[in-house]
Amino acid sequence: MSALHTYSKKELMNLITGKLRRNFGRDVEEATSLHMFKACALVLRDIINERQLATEDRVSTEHLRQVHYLSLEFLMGRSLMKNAYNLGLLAPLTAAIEALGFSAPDLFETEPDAGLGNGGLGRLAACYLDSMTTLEVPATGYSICYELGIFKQKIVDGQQVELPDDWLGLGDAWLIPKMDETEEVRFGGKVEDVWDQSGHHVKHTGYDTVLAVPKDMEIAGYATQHSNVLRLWDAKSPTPVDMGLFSSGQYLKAVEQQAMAETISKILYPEDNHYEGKSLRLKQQYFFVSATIQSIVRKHRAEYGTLRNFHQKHVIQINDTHPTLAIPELMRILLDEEGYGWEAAWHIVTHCVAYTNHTVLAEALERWPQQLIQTLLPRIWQILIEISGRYQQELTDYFHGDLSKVAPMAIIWGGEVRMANLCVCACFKVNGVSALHSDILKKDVFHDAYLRTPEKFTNVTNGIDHRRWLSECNPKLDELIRDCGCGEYLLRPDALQGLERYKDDAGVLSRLGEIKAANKRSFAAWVARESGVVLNTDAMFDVQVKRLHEYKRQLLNVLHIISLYQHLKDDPHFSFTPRTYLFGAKAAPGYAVAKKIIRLINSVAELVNRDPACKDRLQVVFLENYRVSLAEQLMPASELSEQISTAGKEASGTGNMKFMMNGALTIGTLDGANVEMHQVLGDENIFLFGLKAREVAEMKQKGYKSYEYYVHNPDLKRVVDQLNLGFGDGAAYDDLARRLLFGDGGPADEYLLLADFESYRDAHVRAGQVYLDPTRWNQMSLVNIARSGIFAADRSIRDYAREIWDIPVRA
Ligand code: 26W
Repeated sequence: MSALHTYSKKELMNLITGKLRRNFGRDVEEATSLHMFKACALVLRDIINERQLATEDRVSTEHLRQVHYLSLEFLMGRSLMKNAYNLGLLAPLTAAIEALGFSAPDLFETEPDAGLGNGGLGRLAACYLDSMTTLEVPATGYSICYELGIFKQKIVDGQQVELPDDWLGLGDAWLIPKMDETEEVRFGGKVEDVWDQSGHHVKHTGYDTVLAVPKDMEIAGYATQHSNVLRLWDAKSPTPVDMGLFSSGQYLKAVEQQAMAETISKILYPEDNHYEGKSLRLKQQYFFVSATIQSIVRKHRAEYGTLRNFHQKHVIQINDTHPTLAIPELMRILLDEEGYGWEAAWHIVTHCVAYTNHTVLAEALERWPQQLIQTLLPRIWQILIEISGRYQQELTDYFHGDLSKVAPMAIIWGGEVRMANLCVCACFKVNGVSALHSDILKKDVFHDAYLRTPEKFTNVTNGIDHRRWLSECNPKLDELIRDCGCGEYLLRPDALQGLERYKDDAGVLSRLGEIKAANKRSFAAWVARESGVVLNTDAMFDVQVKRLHEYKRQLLNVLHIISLYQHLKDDPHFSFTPRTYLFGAKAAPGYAVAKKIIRLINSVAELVNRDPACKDRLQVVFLENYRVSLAEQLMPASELSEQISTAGKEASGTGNMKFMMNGALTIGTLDGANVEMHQVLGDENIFLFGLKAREVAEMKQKGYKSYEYYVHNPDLKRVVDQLNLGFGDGAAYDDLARRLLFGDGGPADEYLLLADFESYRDAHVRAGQVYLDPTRWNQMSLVNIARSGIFAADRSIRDYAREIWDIPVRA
């Protein structure tokens, strides 16, 4: 590969002013920061574009095998600084912006987050795009170009209010429309079998067509000429208005079809880990999957003239079950459009699709009503029946007719289509996202399928883009790492291990402490600017940021804070390490309990923060609108990372890794990737607590009685009673108390908060004690950073490439 061409500050200034003049008709003096942002984005886009064209050429002339990463979510965040960083242009671009009279940090802040995702699954996809590109894997991401991303959260009177996230006005600076690569997607209608001289055909009539227009976002890798694309499909109606209806005077009806078609890409569903069988969601899934598969097939056919070798040239990775319809869609194309027989088509499909599972929560598993698929996707439905029937026969033979095995594995059952079972049936690999999670898939969720085809099942532990989540967002730490001689960690994340040589070096440890303190101050300054809240930077920053879900147990954190508060009130001399508790979390708009917990955090915050007894000792702050760009400021400033889900429930977690890499210590359960963190850290570098996954299962089996913990632990009783009494702001939390003690329709304390309370409190005491000894704390922090290399997404992508994709990567 040729040497990387670079650009000087002067060259970038010329390119930027050129864009301002040509695209916006303005000189620099007249440009607003919005013009300026767009001009910078366009300049970088041109640079990436050159590499993209060269990459496409290389992939096609060398006939390279490619990855297609299908995901309904890509939580990209901002791109200007990231692209500049990856292109090696951050310094000259910053200088150019400043020389043109703008503040570079302010300009980076004007970019809206591309919030095309809910949380973990979507952010993982974004990190993987970066690593796939940096490691020179020929890869394309596919998703929907949602007009509205994840909602913006406001807190009004302590409660979450959702506002639309209209990101495209500025965010589209990165998107390149490719009208000529538009695909047609068909919904509804009916299918008939037709026989003629050439044999059997399927005729689909009376369908509605929706156009899928690609909006490509080009992805620059770090220190490479390689570039990849994230293809976002935008839904458009094939006709602006229905002229027939229009001329017959039915004006509104005439525009209806257009509106219907375009609602498909209107909005990202904000439910995370919770399935709702909404027909618009099914339309989104099929829309994006059909456009994607057609586009891959079209390019393949143009290049090879046949689909015989399709599975040799492509691997289709599906991110959870949301893109599962890729399986019957590829079958449809092979059968109906290419004329393959069932066996030949099935061979191709089952050798190119692989499935990653991201959750074991029963309520998150997709089970589509058969009726919905039947009417919306009649041809796909026929194919599903065929797949399901054949599979069920195989299972019946294999299990000698044992229905207790066959029924749970069936694809169509009880009027529903079970997407996870379809994936397990058709995919050549199924992976979980952490060691524990993959184990649970084998031992529990897909146990019998595992016994039948053990070779399918594997693990790839998640990872994060360490260039974004360490080097770019924490430049001071990055500098320390370089000064310690570990500068090559950007492409060799394991090199972070070299830091461990300094674990007894007082100078390095105190510098690490100073960096954390400085990051805390700059985060506090940002919070003060944004919201007026003044954080106590002398206290330990104890942080829990993630989607709000009962299994993640934000409520356990709050119960513990309430108990600290009660102790402080009882005994002003109560010895305890001052803490600033920071929360950030969006709740799905329809998830009432989650919203109630947000309100509780705000009620407790209100009480604690204005009580003089807590001054300089205890502070609680709910950070509004948690998102990628907020996380980038927060991670470097965090000291204690709360990873406290009920063991067995969190598939992996990736926030846990971001904290660790930025030197925060973890208080956590042995769940998800915390298990692997513990494995590399040992008991002495992490604050573990709580029941293990096996113990949770046993306790549930025996019949867990939360009430007994309440009765036998007076401190805990007092905390729960306080929920009944409230926090002086008129809001009532007896519903949450009832849920913990008696259940509220469901099992009492489903996520075992009361069972883990005491152990959680002990772990906090231990963390507090270590904090009082800065050298010891900094030493643990250094060890955490040094051993975090395995959580780089580069490692994950190398695992995928080797274990699943069979694709070579950059050495
Ligand atoms: C159908 C509704 C729905 C929407 C999103 C169901 C499930 C999801 C996602 C799979 C939920 C999710 O984001 N899971 C998270 O995936 C991360 C990346 O692997 C893991 O780190 C988290 O532990 C897991 O909760």
